[in-house]
Amino acid sequence: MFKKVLIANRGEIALRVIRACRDIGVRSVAVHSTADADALHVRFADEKVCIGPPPARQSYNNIPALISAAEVTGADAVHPGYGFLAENAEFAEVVQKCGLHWIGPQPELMRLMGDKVSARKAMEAAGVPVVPGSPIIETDHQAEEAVERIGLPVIIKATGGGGGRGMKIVENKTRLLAQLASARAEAQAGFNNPAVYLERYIGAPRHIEVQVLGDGSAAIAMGERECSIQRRHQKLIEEAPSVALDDARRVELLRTARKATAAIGYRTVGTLEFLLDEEKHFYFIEMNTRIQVEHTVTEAVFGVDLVREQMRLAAGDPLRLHPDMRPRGHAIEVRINAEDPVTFAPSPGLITALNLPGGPGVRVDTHIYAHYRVPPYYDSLLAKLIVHGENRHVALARLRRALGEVVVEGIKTNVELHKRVIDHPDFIAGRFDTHFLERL
Ligand code: MV4
Repeated sequence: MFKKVLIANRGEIALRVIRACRDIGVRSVAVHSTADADALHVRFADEKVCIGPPPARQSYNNIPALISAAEVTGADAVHPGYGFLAENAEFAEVVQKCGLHWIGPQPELMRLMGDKVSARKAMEAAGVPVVPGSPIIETDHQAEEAVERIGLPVIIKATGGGGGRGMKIVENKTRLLAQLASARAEAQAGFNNPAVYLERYIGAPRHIEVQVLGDGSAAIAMGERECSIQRRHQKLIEEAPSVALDDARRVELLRTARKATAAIGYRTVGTLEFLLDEEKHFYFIEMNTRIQVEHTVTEAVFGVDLVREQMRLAAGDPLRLHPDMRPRGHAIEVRINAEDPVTFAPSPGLITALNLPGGPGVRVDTHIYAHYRVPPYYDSLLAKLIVHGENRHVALARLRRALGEVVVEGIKTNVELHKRVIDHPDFIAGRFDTHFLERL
C-alpha cells in the first residue's frame, strides 16, 4: 500500500479520502488555495501545502503546483477526488511520469472514455447496448443521413462533453443544420473540440448508473444507483437500489456492466451511466472514470469503503470482493447546496449557526462547520446527507427526520426543496424520471 497520498482536491471529498487513508494507516497531504487556508481538509490531513490563489486554474487545476507539492512532501500517490483534474488523462500521465501512483484507472482508458464517441464504440464492442446514434458528424449530408436512419427527435452531443453539457435536442429537420452549427461552436468554446455526434433522443428517461470495480482483468458490478432527480445536469438525490428495475432487468444490467468493465481491462473504480426508457430498455451513455459524489449510497447498502477499495486496486491488489454481493436495504443521498431557493444562484458566505443530523442510519459527509465561511470560488456542495434503512420506506422516514434536524444559518440552502421532493406522492411512489424537478 502507499505510504503517503496527496489529495488533489478540496471540500467533503478531500476529507473523505483523508478518512480512508487514516483507516488503513496511510499518511495524507492536503493541498489548498489561499481561499481554503481554514478548510477542514487542511486541518485533518497530516501535512498541507498551499498551491496557489483562489481561482481553480491557478490552484486545484494547476498541474505543476500539484506535482511540486507531491515532491516536496514525499508523497508516493495522488488521489484526484471528483471534479477538477479527476478525469484529466494528461494529469494522470504526468503523475505517473513523475514516479507517483495514480489513484484512478489507466490514463489510456480515461482518454478512451473522455471521448464520448470512442466510449460508445468501445462499449458497443463489449456487447453493451448503446443509444442508436452516429459517429462524429463532419458534413451536413452526414447529419441528414444520420437523422434519416435514427429518426426524430435526435440529440446533438459534444464528443468532448459529458455530464449533459453542450447538448441540443432536434425536434424538427428544418432546424437540424442551424443547431448543428451552433452545437459545434459551443463545443469548441466549451471543450476546445468542435466534434459532435447524434443520438436518438429519449424523451423521459431515468438515469441509472452502475458502480464497477476492476483489477485490470476481473471486474464486479456493485449494484446500481438511481440518479434521475437532477436539475441542469446536477444530481440532487440519488438512491440505491433503483425502484425502476425488477430482478431480471437488474441482473441483465449488472451482468452487462461487469462484462464490459472486464473486457476493457479496467482498473480501480468507475461508473457506467445508462438511460432507461419507458419500456425499461437500458442504453449506455457515458463512463465516469472517477469516484463519484454519490458513491456513498452504494457504500451504505453494500457495507464497503469504496475509496479504500479504489486505493487497493490502484496499488495493484487483486479484486477480493465476492462477484455477486447482495445489497442490504435501501440508501438515499441528498446533496445540500449553498444556493438561493428561488434563483438557484450560489449563496456563499459565513455560516452563523449549524446543526447536522445524526442517529440511526444517518451519515453526513461535509467539510462545513459553525462560523465557516463558504468561499465563492468553488462548487456549492455543502454536505451530503445519506440515510440507510431496511427498505425504502424506512430510509425515507429517516431522511425526513434527518432533514428536520438540519440547521444552516447565514447562507441560503436547498434543504426546503429536498423536503418538498421527498414528501411528493410521485417521489414516494417511485414514479419519476429526469424531468421530475421541472414539473415540481
Ligand atoms: C440523453 C437524453 C435523451 N436521449 N441522451 C446525458 C447526460 C445527462 N446529464 C443528461 N443526458 C441526457 N442524455 C439521449 N440519447 C437526455 C438527457 C437528459 C437531458 C437532456 C437535455 C436536457 C435536460 C436533460 C435532463 C436529463 C437528462
